[in-house]
Amino acid sequence: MQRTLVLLKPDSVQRGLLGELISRIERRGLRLVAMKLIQVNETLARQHYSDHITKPFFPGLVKFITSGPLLAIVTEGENAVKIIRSLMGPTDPKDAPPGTIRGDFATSVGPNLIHGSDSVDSATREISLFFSPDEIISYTRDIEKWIIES
Ligand code: ABT
Ligand code: MG
Repeated sequence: MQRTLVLLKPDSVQRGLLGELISRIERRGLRLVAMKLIQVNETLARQHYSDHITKPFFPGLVKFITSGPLLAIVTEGENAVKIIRSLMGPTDPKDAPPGTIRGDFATSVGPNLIHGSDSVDSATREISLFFSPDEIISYTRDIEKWIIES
C-alpha cells in the first residue's frame, strides 16, 4: 500500500471542482485518509516546491499556490502514487488527454488544478509537510481483501 499527497489547488476551489475531483479519486478505488482546507503560506509553498526554486517560473508558482485556499488530501491504496499521476494527466494541460483531470478541465500550465507527489519518496516528504501523523486515519475497504500481491 502507498500513500500520496494530493493538493486540489486554489483554481479547483475557485471553480467549484472539489467534489468532481474527489469523486474521481474515490471512484478509482483510493481511500481518502486525511483532508483539510488550508491557505498555504510562503514558507510552506517554498518547502513544497523546493525542487523548482531556481526555475524562472518559481515566483509565479509560489504566488499562485498561496493565492487562496486549497484542499490538501492524503490518499492511500495500491500504487497510489502512479494512479494519482495518471488521473491528473501531464503537467501541461495542452498535452493532457481527455479523460484525465487536466485534459478535461484545464488549459494552462499555471492553474492546472491538482498536485500529486511524483514518487514514493516525494510523497513521504510532502505528506509530512502538510499533515501530522495523528491527522492521518488509515482504514481498509472490504473489497481490498481480494487484492493479489505480485
Ligand atoms: P505539481 O503537481 O504542481 O508539482 O505539477 P507536476 O508535478 O505535474 O509538474 P512540475 B514539473 O512538478 O511543476 C510544478 C509546478 O510548476 C509549474 N510549472 C512547471 C510552470 O509553471 N512552468 C513550467 O515550465 C513547469 C515545468 C506547474 C506546476 N504547478 N502548478 N501550478
Ligand atoms: Mg511536481
